[in-house]
Amino acid sequence: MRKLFIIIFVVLGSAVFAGDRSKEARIDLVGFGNEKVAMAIDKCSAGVTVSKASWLKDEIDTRIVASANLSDSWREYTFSFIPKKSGMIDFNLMGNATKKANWIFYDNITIDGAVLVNGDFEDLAKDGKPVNWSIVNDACVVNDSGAQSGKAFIKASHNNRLSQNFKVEEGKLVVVKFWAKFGGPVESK
Ligand SMILES: [Ca+2]
Repeated sequence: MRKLFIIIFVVLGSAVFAGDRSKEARIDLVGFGNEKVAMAIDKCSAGVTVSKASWLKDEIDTRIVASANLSDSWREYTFSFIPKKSGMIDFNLMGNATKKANWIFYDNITIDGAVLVNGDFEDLAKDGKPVNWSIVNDACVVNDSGAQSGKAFIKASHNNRLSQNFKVEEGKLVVVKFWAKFGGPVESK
């Protein structure tokens, strides 16, 4: 009987955990311009799911969404895709749109098959913003001893994003590696 209770608790517990998408990293890759780049999803590491943007209907292949279940410590995640034509991709570091917004911490992002600049967030402008990244709202650099690599990392959420554009080539595999961890609740203003 006791065993049965333990099994029920484990099953319920994992169901609750699976339902909490506020603790997930979310990276959106968006083909843009007149002729949007469509992408074919290739592989992903354990804990990562990559899906097409079902809400875009006719352009479903022009945005892919990579999600990863995070823990309270830094872990490396990876996924890959193949561009169906040459062009530009907008790379967005964010979180999910959930009732309770959480910060997602990112650091040490590297890309094979395309050029991502300042993926370690160590190169900062005079105003403290990371060079070569566009910032939406309150996404920002955290400069303390908690970085996974170097001295700086960034925090982002669904409404507080960082983005960067890069070029991709038709048929050339792009592999994205990133480190992330759960960063706690977004403070309400
Ligand atoms: Ca760093």
